[in-house]
Amino acid sequence: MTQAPTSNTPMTKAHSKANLAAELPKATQLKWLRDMQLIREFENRTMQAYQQAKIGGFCHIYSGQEACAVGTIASVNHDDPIVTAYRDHGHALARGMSARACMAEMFGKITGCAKGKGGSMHMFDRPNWLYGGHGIVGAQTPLGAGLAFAAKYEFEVMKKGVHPHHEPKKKVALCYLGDGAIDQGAFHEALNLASILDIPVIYIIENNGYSMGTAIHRHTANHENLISRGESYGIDSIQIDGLDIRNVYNQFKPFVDRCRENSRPGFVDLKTYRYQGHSMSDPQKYRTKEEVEEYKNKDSIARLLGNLMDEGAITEDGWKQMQNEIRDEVLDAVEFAENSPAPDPAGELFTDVYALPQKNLSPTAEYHHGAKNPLL
Ligand SMILES: Cc1ncc(C[n+]2csc(CCOP(=O)(O)OP(=O)(O)O)c2C)c(N)n1
Ligand SMILES: [Mg+2]
Repeated sequence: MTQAPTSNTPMTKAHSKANLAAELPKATQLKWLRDMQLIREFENRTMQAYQQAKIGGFCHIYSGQEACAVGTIASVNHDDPIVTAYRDHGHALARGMSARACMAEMFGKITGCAKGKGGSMHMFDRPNWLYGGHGIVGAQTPLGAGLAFAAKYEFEVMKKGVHPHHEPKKKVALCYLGDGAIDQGAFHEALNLASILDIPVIYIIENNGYSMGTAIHRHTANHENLISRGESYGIDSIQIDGLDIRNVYNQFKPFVDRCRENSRPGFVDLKTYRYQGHSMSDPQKYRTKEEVEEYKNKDSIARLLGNLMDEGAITEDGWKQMQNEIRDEVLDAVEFAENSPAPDPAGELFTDVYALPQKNLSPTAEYHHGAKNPLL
């Protein structure tokens, strides 16, 4: 069997500094503002509902990190698959999940995105190409490589014209992880495989500086140079300031476009900060209030709002109206979650536990049987 040649070398190091965000319509950036504010408001109501014991189990709040999910998801196509860790409400909403389905999932109701069986850490949304929500630190990283491998495989099959109704399409997968996951063995195995097999998966480290209560300099070596982890596998790697959504877009968009075009993996150290504790029960003894305030002064929503106001794209009244609409949308989601029925154990306990192979076949799968693997 002949092995397909690989281009196991990093792509060009010349990263674009173009101001791509400035070329976008203001409506697009107002949508970013809206999406980020929706996540912030959603998380405020989540904390409230948790304190009222309407939400159970582990629950991790995304506030402060909004520009990461919204900025990176805005840089890819809707059908590029994404997968993330347990701090996942923001990714779900940014990907287009309704606030109702997301809130109902946390309330453990049948109307939730995973029929209430997953809860806060397991947001799944197949129509929006979101493959979780994973509670085991680093577990999603081989899955990210698998999603991208599947997309590449399908592209190669379709290129051969075996399926008349599907145009070949180059996709990338986005796989998010925290700074606490970068030393997991599975992650390094995934990086190695992704590089060797030219798999178009972008590993996005949402580096908020803490793994639970452990600061990054206490949990990982060479913490100021995380991109060396990607580079050591021959993977093109960049650091991005994740508190400024325009900056995220300006740097991430050309990066992801190159990975897509060249079918190569990528590694991003996306610097950010979380405002709340690790989970809902965290006395936060490991950091000072001053530190949190320092980051709140660099808030990503306030920054984009300020920019858009300066440019005349939104007024004070327009912002108030946007906030009111979002508040109503989230209150509606809470009411919907409260009024929805719980799953019926008799009907739901054993359904969707194991995948049915027939149900999950891809559109081209019928052509794969007996066919030679197009990647080998
Ligand atoms: C394999 C594994 N080990 C330990 C844990 C316990 N744990 C849950 S979250 C977490 C910290 C992870 O931090 P990070 O990856 O930086 O993500 P963040 O919470 O900052 O988003 C740990 C150690 C786990 N869930 N899985
Ligand atoms: Mg972290």
